[in-house]
Amino acid sequence: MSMFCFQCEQTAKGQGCTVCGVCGKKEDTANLQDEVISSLIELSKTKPNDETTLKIIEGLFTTITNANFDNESLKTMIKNPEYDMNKIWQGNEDVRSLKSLILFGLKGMAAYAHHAWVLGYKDETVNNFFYEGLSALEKDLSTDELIALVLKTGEVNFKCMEMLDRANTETYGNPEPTKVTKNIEAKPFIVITGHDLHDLKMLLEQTKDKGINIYTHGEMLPALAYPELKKYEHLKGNFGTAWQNQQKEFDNIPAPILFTTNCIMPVKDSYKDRVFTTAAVHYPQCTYIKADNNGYKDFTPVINKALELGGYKEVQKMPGINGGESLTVGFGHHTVLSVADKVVEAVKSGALKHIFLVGGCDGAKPGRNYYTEFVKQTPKNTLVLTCACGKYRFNDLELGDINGIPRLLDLGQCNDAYSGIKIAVELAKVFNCGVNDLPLSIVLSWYEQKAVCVLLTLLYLGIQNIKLGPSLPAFVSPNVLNVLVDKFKIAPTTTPEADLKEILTK
Ligand code: SF4
Ligand code: SF3
Repeated sequence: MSMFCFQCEQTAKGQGCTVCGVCGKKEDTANLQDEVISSLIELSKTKPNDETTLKIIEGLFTTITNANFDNESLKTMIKNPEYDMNKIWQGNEDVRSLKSLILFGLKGMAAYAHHAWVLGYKDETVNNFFYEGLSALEKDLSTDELIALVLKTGEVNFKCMEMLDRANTETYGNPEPTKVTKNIEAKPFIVITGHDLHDLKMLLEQTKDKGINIYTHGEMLPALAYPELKKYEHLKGNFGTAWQNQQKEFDNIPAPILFTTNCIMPVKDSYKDRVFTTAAVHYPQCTYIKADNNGYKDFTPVINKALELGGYKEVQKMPGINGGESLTVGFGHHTVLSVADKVVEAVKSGALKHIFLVGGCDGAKPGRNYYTEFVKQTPKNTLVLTCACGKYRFNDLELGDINGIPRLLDLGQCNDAYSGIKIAVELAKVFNCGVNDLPLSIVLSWYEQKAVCVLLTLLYLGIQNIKLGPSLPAFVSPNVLNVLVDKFKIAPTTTPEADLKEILTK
């Protein structure tokens, strides 16, 4: 075995990538990423300070799936990699499972902490837990101690998501319902993808008055709902569909693409010269945009590329995967809770029978149209809340409304699962019951490590009966799965028909 990685849903044979990654990550890159984590374990033994914390956050973030394929950049992050990660990968399977849940949860949380950090938001509990969680990885801890740390990862991530929600909404305003076009105008343009709103803001500032349009892609879509971002008239709409269609959709695109976070797929030659990366994303031979000491990024190379390529010659229609020509975004907790009385009234009158939260990551493996079919088959007297990039499976569907409330409500990015939790907690207060007693079901799709930290938060909050798909994580051992089933009644997704029937007849 020359490498070992099983951190994402598409891992080879549902067990682990041992020769090269299904994601395109090569053996040497995977091993360097292990050395980065080992270096961070060493760093976690030092006294916390901002400089070290940022190194830890950046190191964890860059090792998430589909973020860094560049060995040279990884090498710069390796220092004293004392701990051999193979001790975990080849050790007792339950310990491996619990330590993986902690490590992968930390990776997801690091991404959120980073987005908040660049906006000037930090939290001591969150930061200190990076040290605690990392240093636990090399310790001999009992199963009970590890389970407690797994749940603590969920607890701290809840704080982290709350911090990021505050960072985003205090900086850019509360998202408001916004209709987004999927048509691309005939003009030079830039596609920006990933989760980092601060990068988008800097790009918008630098491109105003330049005759360039900006289109979001993937997880950047919710940015179009923030008042302080949507005020830029050249932020036009959304390009393309799900992230895993990028190799086809970016093929010979007459515009540059800026990757601010995951998910970057192996870059094809037909568009390699127009891919730019920043923050945790690195790809060999693609231009990397570095922040200066004040965090400022000069996007001139991206801007010049857009002007050089010139954009499409005529308007390009890019419908969603179900043929829809527009999307509606901007239903964060602020908007949804502002019509909470309407929702409560609809439940009381019987017009609204059930609320589904169908959210999480998308991925390339077959079986993911479960989520399209599930949403299509939800009865007309139900609402569907969604967040993260898995929604591209159904976000162009026209589902109608219930007493003026749209049936499909896009909460935002994966970190905006926080909005879903806040809405559920508020509704539970109104109905004077627990969240588990609400007519609410959570159907999650997972792919990478941000979904892991969100799942751990839901478990920490005691939320039961989550359906998880399209397959269970390879790093959940049979014994750990038993705990999850016993304690949280977590279940794998089956078929949309059977799952809907089971949920609605409960
Ligand atoms: Fe395999 Fe996923 Fe790891 Fe890539 S990130 S090497 S696909 S498990
Ligand atoms: Fe998607 Fe990569 Fe996870 Fe933020 S962008 S959710 S997969």
